[in-house]
Amino acid sequence: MRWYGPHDVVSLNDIRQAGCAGVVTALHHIPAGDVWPLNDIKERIRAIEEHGMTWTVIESLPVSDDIKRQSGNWQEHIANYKQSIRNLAACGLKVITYNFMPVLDWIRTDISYPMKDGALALYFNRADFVAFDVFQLKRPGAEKDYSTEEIKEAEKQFHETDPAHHEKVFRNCLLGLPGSTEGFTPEMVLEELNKYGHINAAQLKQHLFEFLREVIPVCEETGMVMAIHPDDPPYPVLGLPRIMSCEQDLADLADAVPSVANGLCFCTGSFGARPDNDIVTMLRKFGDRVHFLHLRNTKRDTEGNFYEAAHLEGDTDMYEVMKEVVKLQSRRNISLPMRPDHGHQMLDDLHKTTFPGYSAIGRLKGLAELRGLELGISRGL
Ligand code: DNO
Repeated sequence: MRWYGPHDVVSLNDIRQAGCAGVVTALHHIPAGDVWPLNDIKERIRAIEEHGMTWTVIESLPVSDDIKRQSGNWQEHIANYKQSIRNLAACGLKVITYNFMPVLDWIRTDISYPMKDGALALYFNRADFVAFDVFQLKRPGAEKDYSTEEIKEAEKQFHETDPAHHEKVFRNCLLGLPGSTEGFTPEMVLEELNKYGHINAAQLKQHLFEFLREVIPVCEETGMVMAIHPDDPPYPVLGLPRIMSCEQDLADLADAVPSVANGLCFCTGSFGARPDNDIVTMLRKFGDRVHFLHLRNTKRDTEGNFYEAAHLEGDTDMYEVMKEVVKLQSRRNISLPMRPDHGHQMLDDLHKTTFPGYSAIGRLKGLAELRGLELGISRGL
């Protein structure tokens, strides 16, 4: 399971009781672009091992927006990134997750969308999102990114909902902004978006490949592997380019830097929000470079809305995915780190405030279901 560090409401003890042997975490107190010092890494390892678990995956060693844009201190940030890889490897760590999404790591319009049983899920409502972009942010040129029907629908929904709802959507849409979760004004957001104004998808992809050409040799030298997380949701948002959304993006990544150290954090939930992504085929094709798995499910509709379904429900056939994972592990003769990504907020957690998607009980339920599925499939083969 993922642990956000000493300030996480979900403790290492809770994670242990959920049945985890490994913990996925990061040194969230260190700003993107800085070196992760050996002592901080060692201290984190000590805390995890004291609870009978190991630190299996780093999620994430963040890539700064300067690196993504090749602006400001990007060269220094790359040098620091290499040093962090060396420090992490010296402490015995093996897998680094990162993403190359500009500005926002993930986007949902609602973080407490009620399921029929009263549990709460993360949700992306297309009309709310379009309204956020066009009527709240008032991003110049935003109208061009949507169809006339979409804008009409967004306008209708915007007028039918109250200012409290608009404020909630505004806040939720920005939760994926690193750092503070409060107090962003439309002007501040537009300024961040503007910094990517001159960068299209092809350029951003080149920046990713140039970054990888620098860091992958260090990984090869130290026995580390990199695992890129796909775009969430998997298409351009707010005028920002997105470059890790579909099968072609994975093929381009593999072609640009063929080393298997240039690998994937295969997130079934992120890819799954797009109907043209055939998750099982993608997993089969790129299985050799999968170093980490996020198992999650989404339920889409035809309007572009999706909510995060229970792990074994939703549009992705988790049985087929797990069958492929079990085959992959046996072919490569390894045990791949995987975690239930997100979970419903349910039972006692309904009264707690946790990181969106990262309450304990819903993830424990997902983990139990996924582990049972894995065991059943592997024993049955
Ligand atoms: C969201 C997560 C992402 C992920 C990063 C990896 O719940 O899956 O925030 O950690 O994109 O860099």
